[in-house]
Amino acid sequence: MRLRAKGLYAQFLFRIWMLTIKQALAKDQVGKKVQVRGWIYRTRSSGGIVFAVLRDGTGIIQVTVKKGNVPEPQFEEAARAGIESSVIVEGEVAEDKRAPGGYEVRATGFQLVGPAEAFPITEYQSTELLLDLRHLWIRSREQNAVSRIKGALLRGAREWFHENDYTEVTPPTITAVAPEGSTTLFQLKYYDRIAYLSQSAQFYLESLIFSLDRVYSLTPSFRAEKSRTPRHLSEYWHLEMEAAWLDNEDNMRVEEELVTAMVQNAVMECTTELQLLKRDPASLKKIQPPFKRMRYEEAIEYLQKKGHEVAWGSDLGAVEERTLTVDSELPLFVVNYPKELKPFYMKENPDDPRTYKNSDLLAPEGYGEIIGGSERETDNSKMIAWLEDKGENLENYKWYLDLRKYGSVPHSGFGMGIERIVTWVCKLEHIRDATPYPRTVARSYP
Ligand code: NSS
Repeated sequence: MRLRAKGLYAQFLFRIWMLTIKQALAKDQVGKKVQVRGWIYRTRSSGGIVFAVLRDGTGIIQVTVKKGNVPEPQFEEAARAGIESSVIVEGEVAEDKRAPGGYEVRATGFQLVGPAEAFPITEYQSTELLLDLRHLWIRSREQNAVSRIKGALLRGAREWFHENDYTEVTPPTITAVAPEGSTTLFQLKYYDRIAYLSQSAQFYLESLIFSLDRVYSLTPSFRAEKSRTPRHLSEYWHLEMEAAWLDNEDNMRVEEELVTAMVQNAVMECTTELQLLKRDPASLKKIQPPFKRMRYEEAIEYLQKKGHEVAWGSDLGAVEERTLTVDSELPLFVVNYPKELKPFYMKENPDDPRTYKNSDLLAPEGYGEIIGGSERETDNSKMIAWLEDKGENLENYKWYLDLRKYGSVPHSGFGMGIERIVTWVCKLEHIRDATPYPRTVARSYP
C-alpha cells in the first residue's frame, strides 16, 4: 500500500508514468522518464553495472542500473536481487539494439519489492519436475505466451458469438446424464445419491434453445480417460453451442466461421507470442473458410490406400486422424460416421441410415479432432430404444426427452475442446501445456 501510494504520488508530482513493459517498448517512449515493474527474468552484473531483464504479463525489457546513477543502497539491492524478485524501476527509455526488443530502461531509481529465494527451476529440467513445480513454471515465457493466445482465441470466439446473436449461458456441471457414454464418467457422492461431473453441457444447451434460439457456453468438462495420450485431459474447457433451425451443413458453416474468427484474432493480438512458440503466424493466416469435407467412407478408403488396417466401422484414432491431415494447411471435416461409433442423440442420415448427420473437425498438420458436432435426433422412440439397449436409467433422461414433446425443432450444435485448439495453434507437443494446471490420470497436484 505504501509503495503504491508512493508510486502514485511520484506520478502525480513528476508525471512519471507507470507503464506495462509492452507500452515501454514503444518507439515514442524513447527519452521519456517511466516506471516499470515486474519480476527479474535474468540478471548479471559487470563493472559497476547491473543488467537485469524484467518481465511482466506483457513482455520483457532490459534494465541497466549503473553505480552512481541511483543511490548506493539501491544499487546494492539491484546487484543482490536474484531471479524472480519483484521490483519497481524508474528511469529513462533508451534505444539499444543489443537489448531484447531494442530498448532499455536506464535506471535512476530501483526498489526491491519482494526478494526471491534461489529459484528451483533452472534451464534444463525434467518434465515431471516442471509438472511438480507447475505453480512456478507457469511464469515461463512459453506458458505466458500460451495463456495469452488462449485468451485471444476465447475473445475471438465470444466476439463471433456476440455478433451472430448467440447468448452465453451457464449450464450446470453436476448432472445425472451421460451424453458421451458411461465409461468416462466421474462419479461423485451428491448428498444421499450419486451424481456425475459433466462430460458436456449439450443437453442443457438443447433445452435453452427453446427459450433463446442460439446459445453457447464455456464450461469445464470431465472425462475419466484412463489412457495417457498427448491429447486427453481429465478436465478440459469445453466451448459448446446449440442453435434452433440449424441442419448439419449449417452447423459446419458455423464451425468454419467460428474457428476462423478465433484463429485470426489470435494472429492479430498475439503475433509475438506465436513467434516465441515457433508457430509461424503466416500459416495461421491461411485458416479461412471453406474447410474441406470428406465422408467417413472416403476417409476409410484414403486410409486403406495409405496402408492403415481399417474397415468400415473402425474408429478413427489419433494415428488415423494424423494421416488424414498431416499434409493439409486447413482443417478437415469428416462427416457421416457409422452409428455404432457415435452417441444416440445424433440424427440419422436419411441418405445412408447406417450413418448419422454429424461431423468431426480435424485440425491441420496432423493435430486431430478439435470439434465434434451433429444435427440432433428429434424422434424420441429412436433415442429411447438406444438408451434401453445400453441399460441407461430412463428416469434420468425424462426431462431431455420432454424437449421433443413441446414444440420440437430441427437443431444442431457442437463442442470444441479449447485445449485441443490451443495445442494446434501454439504448435505444442502435448495437451498438458495448453492449460496451466493439467489434470490427468497421474496428476491432480498442484
Ligand atoms: O465428446 S465430444 O466429441 N462431443 C461432445 O461432447 C458433444 N456432446 C459436444 C456437443 O455437441 N455439444 O467432445 C467434443 C470435443 C472433442 O472434439 C475434443 O475437442 C474435446 O471435446 N475433448 C477433449 N479434450 C481434451 N481432453 C479430453 N479428454 C477430451 N474429450 C473430448
